[in-house]
Amino acid sequence: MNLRKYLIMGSQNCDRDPAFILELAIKAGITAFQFREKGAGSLKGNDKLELGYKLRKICAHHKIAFFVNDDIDLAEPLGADGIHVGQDDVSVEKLRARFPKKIIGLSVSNPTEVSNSPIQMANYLGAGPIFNTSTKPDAKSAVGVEWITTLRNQFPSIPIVGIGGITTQNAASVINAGADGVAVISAVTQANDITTAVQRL
Ligand code: TZP
Ligand code: MG
Repeated sequence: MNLRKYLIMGSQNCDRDPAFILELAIKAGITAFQFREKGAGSLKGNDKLELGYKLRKICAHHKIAFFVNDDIDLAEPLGADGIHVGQDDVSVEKLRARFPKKIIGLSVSNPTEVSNSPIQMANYLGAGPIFNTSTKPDAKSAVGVEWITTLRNQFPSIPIVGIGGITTQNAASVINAGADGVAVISAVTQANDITTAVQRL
């Protein structure tokens, strides 16, 4: 599992063909992908499944990990390597019971969420939003790179990925604070030059 440059997206984040964006991004160095078909303008039902399958195949072809967001019923049909859940989604305990072998990622935004979560049952943590983001309308307020350092000190060996408002300009500060990787949506999907954006990340 290499979470160093973790691209997240759904069709709602793309003004170009998602498969085209994903191919380019992987060729430029993206190491993991999360299918997050969610929110305004997202596909539903069979259209969602079909796009997921197409993107899943691209990841398999390039041998990078493929995750699904929240939607655990997609994990099996798409043969996902892992599932990423937030605090309001199905619990990590239930997820682990249903999918003993899949990689489980869990979002944590503050110490209360950490206290209420079975951190050691997760395979990695998503920490954020580190910076302000307009990609997720219901995102919590920015917590800063200090949150990465706090988590790193508390959990020295669990992989941590920063998320939220990460750009080519500030990605290094997230890594320097102790993260293993950066998870981005708009820094890649909205880049004019996807190849350069991924390389700079
Ligand atoms: N979870 C916390 S912030 C966020 C998600 C899914 C959105 C990240 O998008 P961007 O464009 O990289 O800020
Ligand atoms: Mg969620």
